[in-house]
Amino acid sequence: MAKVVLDPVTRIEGHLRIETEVVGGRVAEARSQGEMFRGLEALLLGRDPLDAPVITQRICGVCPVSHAIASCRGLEAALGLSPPANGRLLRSLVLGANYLQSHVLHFYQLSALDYVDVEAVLAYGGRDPVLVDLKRWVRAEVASNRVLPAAPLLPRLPGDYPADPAFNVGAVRHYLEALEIRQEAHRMAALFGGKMPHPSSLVPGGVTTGVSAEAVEDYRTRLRRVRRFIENTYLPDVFEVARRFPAYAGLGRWGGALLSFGAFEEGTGATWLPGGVVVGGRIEPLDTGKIREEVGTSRYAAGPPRHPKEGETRPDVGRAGAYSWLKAPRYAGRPCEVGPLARLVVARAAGSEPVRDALGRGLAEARLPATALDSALGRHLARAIEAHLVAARLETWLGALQPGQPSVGAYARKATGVGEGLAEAPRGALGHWLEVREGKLARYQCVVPSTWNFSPRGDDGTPGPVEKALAGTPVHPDRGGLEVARVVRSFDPCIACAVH
Ligand code: NFE
Ligand code: MG
Repeated sequence: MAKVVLDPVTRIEGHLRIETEVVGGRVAEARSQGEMFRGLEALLLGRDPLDAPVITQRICGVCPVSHAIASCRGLEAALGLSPPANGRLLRSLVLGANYLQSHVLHFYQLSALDYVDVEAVLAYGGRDPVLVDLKRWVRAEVASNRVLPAAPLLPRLPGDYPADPAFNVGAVRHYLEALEIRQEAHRMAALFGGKMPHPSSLVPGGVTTGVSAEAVEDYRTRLRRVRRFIENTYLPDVFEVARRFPAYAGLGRWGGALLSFGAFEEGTGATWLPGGVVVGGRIEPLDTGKIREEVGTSRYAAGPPRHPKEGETRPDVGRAGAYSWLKAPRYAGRPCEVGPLARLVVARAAGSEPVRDALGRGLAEARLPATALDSALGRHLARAIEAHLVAARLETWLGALQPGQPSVGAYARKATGVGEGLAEAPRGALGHWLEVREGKLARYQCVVPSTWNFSPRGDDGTPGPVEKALAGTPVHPDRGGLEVARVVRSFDPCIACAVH
């Protein structure tokens, strides 16, 4: 038995350590460890409720919109507020733009170097000034033994990446173009969010920027460019990676429950993608009363599983048997995978025909069987398909805005109240649970997408989704855990969020 440890896992957000026991060349057991305490839940206590959307956005610079929306919804429930149709639509427009930048970021900036040989640009003989510049950079990195993917991925072995220069150089070009596309998506979000990241216009009761014809047209123009990139570049690149790495359709299988809270409020308040829980291929209606967080292997003061409305955050650094700063969220006692794959599979199980058709078409283009959705490649594919669906839907929400109508209601202070704020962040189901007493926040608990996916073992020893999905992954003795990293990254970890 050998231990293979990735610490830190690079090209993700936050600090993640993955420890595996390898038997016979394959992962027998894995432990997912969040390596940092942040304490934002504790920091909120005693503050004015209006501070919550501002402060919780600072949990993350990648998905601040989702934290703002979850926080605002929690406060709306506690204070008895309800945003007008424009406010709901504007939130979905800001959130949708944030999804597009986040999904593009994940595939190109964070994951592509798992599948693309960036050193191929060294053989590039053309005059493209960007690639000539990049060549100089890669040469310096190679000379200093700090090849872009960073230490845990060295050394590279022949055969790890396709030897096709057109594929590799093309992908590097797309990596650079993706940076501009993300900038466009950020601008879209800022048009109604006020700024990005950490929008200033998302408040309990709606969105303060309002609806102007100029902003709508500006958003639409930028969206067109982002949509073209998703259709002509992102989706085809994901299909290409799937065709070139078919082994990853059989790796990273979770096989457990999939959870979605339902994504993107439309004008009426109903969500565009329906929520629910899929267990063994069958959908169950969502009941958030079944959520508990366990701390048996987490670095928090011992206690029973608690619903987040009664949860607490009391760190205990040296607790025996604890190995992560993530709590272990469970739904009806089960660990759950969340994220684009879960959202689409739940929506398909709930009867969404557009989602069913998009998944079918995507699998066919990637030449994958339906069973391959639950795999490392399936997650990349679901993320790209979701970006494509969201980009199209944003046009509908733009068209549904009502110029001249309000986008925010009056704020009303209340001395007491409890609230549950649900959202779907790019990485999955996000909930904020809060309580207001004597006009101040008396409780605040976040249960965050990467906390679900990167959960440590629960009180009964059941591994979390990533821990389980890693079992069986081959580990070549000289690859430094490349296969493990590919499976881990398919979940799009944000450990900054997960520990909050
Ligand atoms: Ni820091 Fe986040 C998203 C949230 S993830 S990225 O998406 O909420 O766990
Ligand atoms: Mg929490």
